[in-house]
Order: sequence, then C-alpha cells, then structure tokens
Amino acid sequence: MTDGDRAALLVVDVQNDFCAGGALAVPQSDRVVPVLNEHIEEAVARGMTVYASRDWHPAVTDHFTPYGGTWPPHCVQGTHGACFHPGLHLPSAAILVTKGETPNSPGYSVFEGRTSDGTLFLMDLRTRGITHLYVGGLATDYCIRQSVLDALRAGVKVTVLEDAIAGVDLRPGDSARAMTEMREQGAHVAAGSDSLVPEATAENSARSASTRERPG
Ligand code: VGL
Repeated sequence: MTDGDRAALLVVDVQNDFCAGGALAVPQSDRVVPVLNEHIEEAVARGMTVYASRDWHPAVTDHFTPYGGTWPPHCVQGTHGACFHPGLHLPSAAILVTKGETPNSPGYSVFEGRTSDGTLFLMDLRTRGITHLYVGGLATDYCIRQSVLDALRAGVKVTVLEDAIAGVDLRPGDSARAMTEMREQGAHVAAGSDSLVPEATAENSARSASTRERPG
C-alpha cells in the first residue's frame, strides 16, 4: 500500500452453489478456496478490512431459466447452496455484502450489494476510507468482472488476485476476455503470496532497500 491508499480484501461469492457439487458449479472453483484462505490470513495480519459478498436470490427471479433468465436456480436465500463454502476461513469481523436480493436484480456486481445494516457497498468503502480493493473469488467472467469494472468506474484502485479466481466460460474464452477487459480498464493483476504487497514495485523495493542500507 502506498501512503493514503487504504486497502481491503473482497472475497466474491465463494458459495456452495458455485463450487463442486453446486447448482452452478464453476470449473476449478475448489482450487481457489485454499488460496483465498492464504490471502485472508495475510489481509487479517495486515489489519485490512475483509469483505465477503454473497448472491442471495429469491426463489423466483428473472435471473433464473424457469423465469426467463440465463441461469439454473442458485444461491436461493436461506438454502445450503447459498452458504459460504465450508472450507473458506472468513474472519468473524468480515463484512458481509448481500446482492441479487430482489426478483429483478441479477446481482452480478458487489456494488449493487449492501452490508447487513443496509449500507451500499460503495458508501461503506467511502466511510472506511478504502481506496484499493484486492479481489478474489467467483466467477471471473461475471461477478468478478462486473464488480471490478464498477470499482474502477468509481475511482477505486483494483488488484485482481489471479490465483484466487475461477470463471464459468459459458462461451470458451469468456474469462480470458474478462481479464483483458479488466486490465484495459486499469485493474492490476497479481498472483502469489506477495499479492497483497504492492510494495514489491520497483519504486517501493528501492525505498525498502535504502531503508535496509541505512546504518542502524
Ligand atoms: C455468478 C453466474 C450467475 C457469479 C452469479 O457469481 O459470478 N455467475 N450468477
């Protein structure tokens, strides 16, 4: 983080229905869970806010195929499919962001979502002074893509955690195209254990090297 750049981790929709055995299982989704746990641990160690979003649909919504939508019913409010993956280790202080709650909201973007006290996600970021989001979860070509593009439009800096996302790829190449689009719109992409440490840029490495060289 650079000075004045308060960062948070956003874990998008790691819910049973998007994971193996779920109603809308995203290929490779289980692979992201342990990686996200590492990022969560790192974020907590750094004192960062952790947000966890969830799709939270009514049983009847025009988002679902039986009612004219694109998707099989998934993440229906109060069901097992809507619960977070049991292997995801969210801290108790994680802030829940709920989206897609009404019959005509697809809820792709976390920016449509609200915290448990009804605050819009963007307002919550503003209140906490958060200007940079590290984003992982599901799915690259839908909720990640839409949330990242909305964040960038709102002037929030974004780092996509490439090792902690997976895509639906309804049409082959959708996830790759989403990555290109997010990059073109200004998102940074990072992978690996140093992902939450933008100090690894040349300028900051030089700064920390000079700090190390200073006689103690
Ligand atoms: C999602 C497809 C349908 C997602 C949600 O979380 O990316 N994808 N609904």
